[in-house]
Amino acid sequence: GKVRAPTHIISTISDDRGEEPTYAGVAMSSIVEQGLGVGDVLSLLWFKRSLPHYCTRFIEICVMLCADHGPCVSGAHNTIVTARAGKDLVSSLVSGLLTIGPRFGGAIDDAARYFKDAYERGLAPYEFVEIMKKKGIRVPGIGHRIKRGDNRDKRVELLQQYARSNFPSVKYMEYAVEVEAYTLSKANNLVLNVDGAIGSLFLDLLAGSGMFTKQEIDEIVEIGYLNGLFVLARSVGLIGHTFDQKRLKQPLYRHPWEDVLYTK
Ligand code: Q5B
Repeated sequence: GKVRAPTHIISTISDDRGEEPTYAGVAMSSIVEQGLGVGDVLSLLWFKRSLPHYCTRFIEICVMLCADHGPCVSGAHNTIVTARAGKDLVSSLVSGLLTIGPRFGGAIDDAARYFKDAYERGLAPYEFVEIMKKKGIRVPGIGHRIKRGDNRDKRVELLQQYARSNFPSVKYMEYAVEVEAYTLSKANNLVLNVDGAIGSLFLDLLAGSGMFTKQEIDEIVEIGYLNGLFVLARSVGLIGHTFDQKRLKQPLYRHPWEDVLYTK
């Protein structure tokens, strides 16, 4: 019989060869006709399956809540400086995106990894925090520059409220809340932040929806899909900051000397 020449690329998430493109086998027209949204498209392209509405709505809430957090955060600052240097949209966007990492916005995957591991090993929250301290590792998903025990992050509260009303189980989130109770007893800035809330709640989504096997969940957490939510969401805001600076015709940014400590 015929032997197929070996291909250079394997792709399993989308196909553009037919009458219309498909995402994970679902035709574009069906996506539009069913009135599906970005959460559904993300589910098809990232997880290769249609997820229940409460899951896709959760994904959309994450994207909406993380779309921007003002001009002062690392990502927006970089984007603003780049746009003011006269660079184009893509350059301004990626210069902001490149700040996303373990301290800023990119702690979701590690939060999920560490909370999952600690929960599954049956560590009491205080044990987990103390083990991390001994290892000299900051607990991902804990701590914020401006949020405090007496000034909680509204985004975290909204995500928690949604999950408590819609998820079958929020055991990982409750574990993260217990971790927060312990870290807050140490310092007032050690709140559960938006990365930690999304990381723990996504574990609940994966485990509670019945849509993923244990092996698939382990793979998703190991590969690290979840920072993608912040990258996707914050791109919306970073693009907005680029347009804002261009609209305002802002000149080249130069940091003021007064704000630099020149020392030997
Ligand atoms: N300490 C976020 O630090 C920050 C500790 C800790 C144990 C911790 C820090 C951290 C883990 C990474 C994480 C996501 C760098 C944050 C985000 C999106 C954002 C951003 C926005 C948006 C803040 C003071 C003392 C020190 C530290 C101790 C701090 N964190 N101990 N576990 N996790 N968190 N990132 O305020 O004894 O004095 O040496 O790395 O989850 O990025 O809005 O800004 O939407 O854009 O600079 O919300 O927490 O505190 O470094 O002065 O530390 O607390 O060891 O103890 P800070 P530091 P000591 S959400």
